[in-house]
Amino acid sequence: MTTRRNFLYLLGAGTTVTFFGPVTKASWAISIDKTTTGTDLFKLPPLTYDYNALEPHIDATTMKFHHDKHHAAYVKNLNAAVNKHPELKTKSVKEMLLNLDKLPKDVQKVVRNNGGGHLNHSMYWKIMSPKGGGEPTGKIATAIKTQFGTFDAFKTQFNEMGTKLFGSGWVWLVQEKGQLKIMTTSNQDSPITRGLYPIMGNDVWEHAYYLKYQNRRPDYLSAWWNVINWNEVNRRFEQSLKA
Ligand code: MN3
Repeated sequence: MTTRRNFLYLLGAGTTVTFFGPVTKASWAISIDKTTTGTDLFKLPPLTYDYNALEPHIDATTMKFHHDKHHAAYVKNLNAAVNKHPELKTKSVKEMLLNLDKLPKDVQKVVRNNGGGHLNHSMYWKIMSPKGGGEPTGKIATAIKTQFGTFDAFKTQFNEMGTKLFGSGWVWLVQEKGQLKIMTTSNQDSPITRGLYPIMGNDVWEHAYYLKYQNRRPDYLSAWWNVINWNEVNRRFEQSLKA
């Protein structure tokens, strides 16, 4: 087997630096949610389906504004914060959200709201799919049954928490010490800040549903299960067990 070490040996020590570039802390800290090209580190992830693909449950106009305007604004504001403090460019969003109090004072709130917004929405688009819905599958199905009794009981509790949340925020399924738990956060706060891994979450800001459902948040919460991508939720559940 050719290991990286052998490969470097074959190249000769002198070529190491020029071939791979200097190995800095930054290059090891790169995570999936950012790139190092251009001045702006954080990018709006493209939707992997059409704006109208989740209809009738989520309408195309809502998807277009939600992704192209709301999420784009979080990315823009987050970039502005890290451009102001370039030392933050070595941090992933998760690292920053885990250490909000260690960030420069003037950007703590900006990163909390916009880093959270970027992370939450990046998850949200992926846990939905035009081919989604139906009963949960895989390991998450078993875990939901164990924790909540039935999928319906889980759904009811999740929707109730989402309905009762006052103002803007998110309803989440998180994993804490092997136990599944439903919780809510206000604004764009991520469970990550509290050390909890978000397995799935629904956006209950009015911008997520108002064009189609107006004040009927419970109807949006119910309809959302028709587009849930259980494959991605399972992937995140497995991640959460490793985290
Ligand atoms: Mn939103």
